[in-house]
Order: sequence, then C-alpha cells, then structure tokens
Amino acid sequence: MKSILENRPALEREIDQIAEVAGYLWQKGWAERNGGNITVNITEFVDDEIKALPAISEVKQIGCTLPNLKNCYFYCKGTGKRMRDLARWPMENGSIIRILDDCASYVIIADNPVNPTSELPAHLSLHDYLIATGTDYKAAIHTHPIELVAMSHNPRFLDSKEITRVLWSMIPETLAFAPLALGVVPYEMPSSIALADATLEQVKNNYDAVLWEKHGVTCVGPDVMQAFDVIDVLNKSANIYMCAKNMGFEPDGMTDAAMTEIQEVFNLPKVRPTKK
Ligand code: 2HA
Ligand code: ZN
Repeated sequence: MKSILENRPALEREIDQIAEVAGYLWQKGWAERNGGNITVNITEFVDDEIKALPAISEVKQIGCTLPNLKNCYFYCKGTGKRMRDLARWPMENGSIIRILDDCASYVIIADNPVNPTSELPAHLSLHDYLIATGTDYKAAIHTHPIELVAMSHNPRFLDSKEITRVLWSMIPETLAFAPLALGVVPYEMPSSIALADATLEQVKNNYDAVLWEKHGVTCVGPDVMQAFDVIDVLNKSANIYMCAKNMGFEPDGMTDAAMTEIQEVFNLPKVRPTKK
C-alpha cells in the first residue's frame, strides 16, 4: 500500500520528527506501555491530492465543536499504541485525520484506520485555541515525566506560581527555555472533558506546559521538538530539586533578583508570541 508520505519529503520530515520525540519519551521512562500522546497540526503540508483522499474510517464525533479546525489535518498517536512502537513505525501507530465541515467530526484518511488518542478532545481544544489566538503553535504532547509527577504529589507544588518559581530557580536554562512554564491542574479523571477544560484554562493563562496532578504534563509548542524541549528542561529542574533533597537539604535556588536579571537580559516573553 502507498503511504501518504511517499514523494512528500516535507511531510515525511515532520513525521520523522514526531517519531524521534516518541523515542525520547520512551527512553526517558516517561511513556510506559501506551502512556502519553502526541498530536501535530500538519495542515501546512496538505496538497490537493491529500484533500481529495477518501476517508478510510466512518465519520467520528470529536465530542465538541471547534470552529477554527474546519478542514484542518492532524497527525495523531493511536489510542492504546506504544510510544516505543510509534518511534519506529509512526504510520502504523498513529494516523492522519481530517476535520470535517461541521467542525465537530472527523475521518481518518491515512495510512491505516488507527483510532486517535483517547485525549483527542483535550488536544484538539488546545489546537483550536492556539489557532484562534494567532500563534504558530502546531504541536501538543502529553507524557508522564517522573520527577514532575512526583512533585505533584506535594500540595505545596499544586500552586502554579510556586512550582514555576522553584523550577526556574534550579538552573538558569529552565527560566530561559521554559519562560511560559508551568500551570497546574488538580486531579481529574484521565481523558475526561473536565481535564480537557482545565488544561485549556491554563493554556489560556499563557502557560505552555500544564502539570496534571498525580498524572503527567501536557505541553504545546511551535513544533513537536520544541514542545518536548520545554518538558525536558522543566523535568531537569525537578530532577535537580530531587537530587538536592536526596542529599539531605532543601535547595536555596537562584535568588529572585538573579531570575529577574535573566528575564531582562534575555528579554524573555511573558505571553505566547503571535504571528506578525
Ligand atoms: O494515552 O497517557 O492520559 C494514554 C494517557 C492518557
Ligand atoms: Zn497520561
């Protein structure tokens, strides 16, 4: 069977990048079994031939209406599929979907009828908002980063401002490369609309990454590699915090003055950039 990636080097590079990130999630121990999911808006790579491709699934309901996603196309990890398998075979462990004219339903168009992730409504609501606000963000990742999830078991860190301050203060890079960290959502049932809504609320508050209490992190970014990098630097800070605690002390962290200096010198954004 012919793959949609054949003779489409730009789309193939994009899918390769998703597979590369899936491999990192597995290697880091953040993606046990079928844990985590990835969706990427690939509409920019869609040509007339792709637009004409027939559906290979019945019409499926998203569960909500997302007016900015009309005729958009997404690569979605498959529900129940393993990240470590996706890393090697992205088109067998995920699929490309087309959002239909009603903005409330979709069909799978390639390569195989693999049903998208259980967190699809959460992911697509984020994409809808990111388009509505004029950003060029295309990727959403959900994963289970060990040290960040461990921190979310402490009520002290269920405060977005407090956990963000502590993580930023562990190493200058985290402040520089995750300047829009880290919103917190109190525990909700996985895959629930309540979890999707609460996550969107935090993204609306200009947090790029959102910690789900006792579960994981969901992060949005311009592409899948940049979204991964944000989670990676945040979790690095969580790991440094944990190492200091293991050595028997509460780390001081950089001073507020040192952090303000970095924010000013690097002119770090406080809100998500929009397209010019
Ligand atoms: O897709 O991680 O939260 C598996 C999950 C759901
Ligand atoms: Zn999860």
